[in-house]
Amino acid sequence: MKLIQNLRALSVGTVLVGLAVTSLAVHAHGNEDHVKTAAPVKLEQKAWGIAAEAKATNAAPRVIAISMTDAMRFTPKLIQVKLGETVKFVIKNDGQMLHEFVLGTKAELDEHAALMLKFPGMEHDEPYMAHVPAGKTGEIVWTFNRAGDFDFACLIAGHYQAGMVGQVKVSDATPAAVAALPTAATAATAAPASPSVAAADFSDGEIRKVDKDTQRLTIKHGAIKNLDMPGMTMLFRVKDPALLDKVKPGDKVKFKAESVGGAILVTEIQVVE
Ligand SMILES: [Cu+2]
Repeated sequence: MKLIQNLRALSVGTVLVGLAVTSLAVHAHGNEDHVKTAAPVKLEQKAWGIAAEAKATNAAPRVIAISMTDAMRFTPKLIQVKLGETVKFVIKNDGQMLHEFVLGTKAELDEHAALMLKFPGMEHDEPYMAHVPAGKTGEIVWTFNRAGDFDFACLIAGHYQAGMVGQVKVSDATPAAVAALPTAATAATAAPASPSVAAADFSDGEIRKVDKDTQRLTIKHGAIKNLDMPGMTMLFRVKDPALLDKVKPGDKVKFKAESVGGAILVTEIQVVE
């Protein structure tokens, strides 16, 4: 989670920015007032669990400290969790380079790792990942409400391939915990696929965050066909800073994304409604 960015965004008054992620990040630091003014968090069920609800976050989740190093290793690399358990991962980067911690299924991580090789400048922003600069600590609070064997990995180009991966085993040993699963969670809804007449190179998305300091847009997007990229939530640089003034969080948009030197740029964007 882009915690620092989010907090800075709040402090300069751009509230309603980065709704889901901001709320979780702020909650992790116990700042209740901001959370109450934020829009409801849309929790997306994934095969490997779901972002912890605010209530669960306050109920003192189990804390698991993880270290990441430039030897391309996580410590510990095997984590055992009970079905239904909420875990707060406190992820320390003990190396000199940027690392990240991304939870997922092996299939999904493989797919993302391949995209990261193709687009080394790609930046994701999802509640199940933390990008942690050297010497810093990131946090994720996650509810494991699906049993199975999952992975966590650093998907920075080259790191995953060097073996920077670990396992989470979620065991179905406590039926009682199942009853406590979050039920209010919104089912997964990708950005709507468009049957419209828009040009093939335009993709559908919803603006999550507008960061004028770093000149980036966070967009939950559908498939970007011209880049052969599946739907996800990503940070995009913009070709022209003026594009940042055309949109606000919550806007449904059509946008054109192009790969320029490994970075993905939004070159055109328009609000649809
Ligand atoms: Cu790494």
